[in-house]
Amino acid sequence: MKVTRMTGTIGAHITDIDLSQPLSAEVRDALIRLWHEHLVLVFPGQTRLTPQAHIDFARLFGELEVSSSLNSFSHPEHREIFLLSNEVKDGKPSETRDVGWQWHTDLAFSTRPARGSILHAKAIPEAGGDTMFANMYVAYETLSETMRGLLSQLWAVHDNANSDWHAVRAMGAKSAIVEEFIKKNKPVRQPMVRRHPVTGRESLLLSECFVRTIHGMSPQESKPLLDYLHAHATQPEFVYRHHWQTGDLLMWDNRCTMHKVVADHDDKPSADSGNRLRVLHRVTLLGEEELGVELAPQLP
Ligand SMILES: O=C(O)CCC(=O)C(=O)O
Ligand SMILES: [Fe+2]
Repeated sequence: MKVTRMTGTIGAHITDIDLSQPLSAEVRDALIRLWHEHLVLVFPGQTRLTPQAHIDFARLFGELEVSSSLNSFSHPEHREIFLLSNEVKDGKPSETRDVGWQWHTDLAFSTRPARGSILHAKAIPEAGGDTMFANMYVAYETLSETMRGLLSQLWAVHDNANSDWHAVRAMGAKSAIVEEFIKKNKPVRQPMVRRHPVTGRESLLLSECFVRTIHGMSPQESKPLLDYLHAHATQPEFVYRHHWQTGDLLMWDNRCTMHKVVADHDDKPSADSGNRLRVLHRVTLLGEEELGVELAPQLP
């Protein structure tokens, strides 16, 4: 297997490996080390990987999230696979079409943010739909000592109801499944600085998608600090931008990164012609620790 770093701070391509074949414990351990070192691993051209082999590969790295029901978010035969698709079915836009178009960390709206996620590209548009990843260790380490000290005492409120669902915009209403999802996931507070359970390094935990306030502060007080931190954390020097090819498998460490899809591939004017279909399968590794604390419902 060959390792090629993609930027000075984050991301490596791993080639000369076929993930559809069983991997030895040695190879698995080497991949875990590379994952902790580079935060995002890209395995180009894994076109032979079946959904079951994708799940089996993910299981080598930990416990998986399994959807409680077969719904339009999950693969019809595998509840471990979250279907990210912009396919229009029966004239209805896909509910998962714009999942992740703002910077976020997976499952940070729950008490147990994900350990990582593994995405497999099934259909990729002719242009657009790249995914960006930011190194949140470096984001934290490049702040002043005073700012690091301040942030280590703060918690941010992550509320799934804050996310901007494309389907809601397109249909003017929340579908039953989106309503259920929001109801099931109550707001939680998460520390703004977290320590990686394996590497021991500290990183920033942010989410442009779910966070509007710092716990105990007003939205007006929170916004300037959150805006600054987002701009700081997502500067190009800390980011890897992945341009997808069908068959790519990409695995990220969710405990020290955040990510977003660049949503420029479907109804935007620049994508007026050509193939816009974008379908990815995601298997999510459950976090090993409870990090967030559920918040009591706010009085109206
Ligand atoms: O569609 C993408 O590229 C990323 C979507 C996302 O945020 C995720 O799969 O967690
Ligand atoms: Fe995500």
